[in-house]
Amino acid sequence: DYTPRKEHRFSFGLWTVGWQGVDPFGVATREPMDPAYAVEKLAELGAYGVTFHDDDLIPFGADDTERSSRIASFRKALDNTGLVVPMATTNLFAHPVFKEGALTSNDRDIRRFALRKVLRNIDLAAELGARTYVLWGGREGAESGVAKDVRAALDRYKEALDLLCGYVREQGYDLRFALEPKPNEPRGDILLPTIGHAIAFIGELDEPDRVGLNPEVGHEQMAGMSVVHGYAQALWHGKLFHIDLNGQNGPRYDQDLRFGNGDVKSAFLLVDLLEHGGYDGPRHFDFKPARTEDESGVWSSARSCMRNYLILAEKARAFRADPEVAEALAAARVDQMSVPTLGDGESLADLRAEELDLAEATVRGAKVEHLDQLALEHLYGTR
Ligand code: 3MF
Ligand code: MG
Ligand code: MG
Ligand code: MG
Repeated sequence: DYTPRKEHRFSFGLWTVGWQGVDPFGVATREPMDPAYAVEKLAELGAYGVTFHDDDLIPFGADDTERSSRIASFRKALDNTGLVVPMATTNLFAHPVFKEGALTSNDRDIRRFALRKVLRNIDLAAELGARTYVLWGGREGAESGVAKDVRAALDRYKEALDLLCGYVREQGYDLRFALEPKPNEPRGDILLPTIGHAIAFIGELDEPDRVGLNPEVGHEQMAGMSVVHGYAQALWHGKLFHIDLNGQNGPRYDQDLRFGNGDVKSAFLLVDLLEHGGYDGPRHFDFKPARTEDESGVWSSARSCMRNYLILAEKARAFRADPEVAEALAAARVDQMSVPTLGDGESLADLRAEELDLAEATVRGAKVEHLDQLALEHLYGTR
């Protein structure tokens, strides 16, 4: 039974199901979607949460009256459905004022404007009970190498994060920040392009504990990285605060396919990691219902994101419970990785005194292929 329920903690961005299909070569193929309607439909499908950019909810430049009424209508839909808001974020990329950057624009006035926009939406996020605030710096970057002082831009990025952390602390908000890496698109080169860059950057902040990551499946694949290795390293650092699940076919334009489409094996291994590796945050989807679809296709693809996750979670459980897999894991010495290289009470002198049977160890096979085939057969459904 692959029916999504609240306890699965599936969430969707308003901008996902609300995407109208505008791409660099074509205009919208679908009508705008009212956020309250999206909330009701997502609740019907079995989601537990909804996330938003400020501008998804309140059109850029709306006056205070319109702002209040938009928020009231959204709140009413949340109350009616019991949907929660686990995460919120700022749109610092759509308006042309951000064309050269937002928090790291060369233009100081624009940086100050961007910071005001974030602060205002943080207040709303806290009011709505969000625990994670995502920062995706889609316009923080460059096409030309000459007009961006990257080291100074990172100073300004750090300054912005330090100010935002201080603000959240002073307000007493129960909110952490999550940086979302992406290598390119819309900028030719975006700052903090991968999980690794972002983790290194967080180490330079005033309050590193308040900042983690929101990695996206497709973004890491666009960078040619292993998604599973990246997510696993973020977990290892205690930095996997939130996730963007979707699908992508290798390093090409940002596809935002529904979760489970694209690199299927990586989706399987990712679900296995999330389910058995200690991630306890929302299972959040950031995908774009294909531009070819009408509204029924939107809900069909949203439903499929959750269904695919549940199918893969069941396959991962079956894989872990398979006795032949257990044998194959042991044969591949996977469990040995958890044993410290230097034993308890041993010294380096003990280690140096030991001799390896080089001839035997050199010809020993690693026994990975059989294990990998078992994983594939679970995925293919032949086991
Ligand atoms: C772009 C993205 C963004 C971020 C969002 C913050 C529009 O490729 O992935 O979605 O996810 O801004 O969550
Ligand atoms: Mg994305
Ligand atoms: Mg994303
Ligand atoms: Mg994407």
